[in-house]
Amino acid sequence: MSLIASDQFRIVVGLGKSGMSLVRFLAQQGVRFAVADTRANPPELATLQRDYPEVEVRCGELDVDFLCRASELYVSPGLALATPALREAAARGVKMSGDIDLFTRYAKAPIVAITGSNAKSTVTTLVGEMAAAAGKKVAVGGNIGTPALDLLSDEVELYVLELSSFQLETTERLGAEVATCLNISEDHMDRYAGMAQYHLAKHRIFRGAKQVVVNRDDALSRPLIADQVPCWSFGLGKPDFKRFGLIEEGGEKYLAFQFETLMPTAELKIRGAHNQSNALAALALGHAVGLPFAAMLDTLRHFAGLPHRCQWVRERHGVGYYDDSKATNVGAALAAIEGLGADIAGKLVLIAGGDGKGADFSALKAPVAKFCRAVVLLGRDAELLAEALADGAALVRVKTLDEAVQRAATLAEPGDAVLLSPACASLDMFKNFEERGRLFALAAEGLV
Ligand code: UMA
Ligand code: ADP
Repeated sequence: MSLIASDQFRIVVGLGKSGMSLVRFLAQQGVRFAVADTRANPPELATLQRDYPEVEVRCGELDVDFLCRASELYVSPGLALATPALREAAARGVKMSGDIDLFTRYAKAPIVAITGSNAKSTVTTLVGEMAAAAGKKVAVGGNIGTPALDLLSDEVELYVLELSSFQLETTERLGAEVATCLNISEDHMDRYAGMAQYHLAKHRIFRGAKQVVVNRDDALSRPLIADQVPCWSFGLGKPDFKRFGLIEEGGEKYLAFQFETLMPTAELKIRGAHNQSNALAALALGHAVGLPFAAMLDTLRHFAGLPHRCQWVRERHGVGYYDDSKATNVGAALAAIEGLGADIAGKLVLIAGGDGKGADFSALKAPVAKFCRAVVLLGRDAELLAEALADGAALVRVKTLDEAVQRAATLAEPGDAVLLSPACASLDMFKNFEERGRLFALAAEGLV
């Protein structure tokens, strides 16, 4: 049965992964719709024309009159609702919605919903693997890759969704079984008027949540919710009732719940304090949906981390090479510089720069001065980084990633680590962060 009125006309705005998932879904539901995208040649155009030749598609500048023919627009996350044509359509009474809004209407199984500035993919993957280890039929998707609508199935027993602030902007009421905002630090300042607006978008994840998980170490993660909504928490301090945390016993640190130890942190394959926090967040979310501790801890013992998140690539002349290409904002780069910097005998040679998305880089100055021997800068916002880091560490400017790796190799000394942790998005020079990471690894492996 369709839950969408079939007598009304809709428009899917954006023809990337989300847009194409909407097309498949609406076509299957027998809903009348068209597609619009501001790009001349959007990524899924050929697929649309091959599989749905009858669907009208308009590429190029958005035409407000065309948009106003629809009762509702399903807007892709890559397009801001502040786009003038969308604003105008909204002002003329067209409803704005998105793929997640639609997903929530059709999903029958409980949803674990995860947002935050950093650690979303790591925690989402962990919870998904924990649920699978516990024998649940689990579907994992959202911002992490598979659009949510593509996950819908009557077989699924648990959905684990990574949600970006962009996706949450068009989500009216998620109604998750458990929702969390893992942390908040500055990101996407090219899209938001400031931190307050970004925070508001992220906190939409809590709308209609039956339970919440809060980060005790980040006040901005705390939702405004009614007292009776069950609240679990995680943090690196000692836990208490309904809290996950760390307990130190006999000189060893343990992941712990309430007053009991669960496992030594030394058994985690993912390193650094930020990853202990991620492990605790995943435990809290899993516990909230009834996953048994045995399966969750087994997952934590085996999870080696995702590619491009502080990933070890190679060792050469006593220098380790680490790919943290996914550090597309300042908070993520900080976690890597402080985490890896404290873990190695020598110093870091940091490779940073790219599309800074309007960020303030000044928070990097002190940790860079403390942990870095030198910083190799590249990409569009290299000069902004240079200004922020001036007098903190030696700065070297280069044009290509290959050159960056070669210069870093000559600067590093035995015991040091070369760390690609750009604090910037990759799109000024690369297709995506994965390509940037792959090219870094190739350059590091190619060093002779
Ligand atoms: N775009 C236009 N015109 C349009 C529509 C989009 O120029 O009419 C541009 C956007 O500005 C953006 C690009 O096209 O630069 C892609 O946008 P999209 O909305 O078509 O993206 P999708 O292919 O649908 O992918 C989206 C998420 N991308 C974004 O939010 C930008 C993917 O997250 C997500 O995996 C996918 O839906 C499935 O849910 C990627 C991402 O970069 C990994 N997310 C950001 C992040 O993690 O920081 C938020
Ligand atoms: P997201 O999906 O939110 O981008 P990822 O798990 O992909 O999160 O990690 C993105 C970046 O953030 C990586 O560079 C990683 O090293 C860093 N990171 C991971 N966990 C944390 C954390 N708890 N706090 C800050 N940075 C983190």
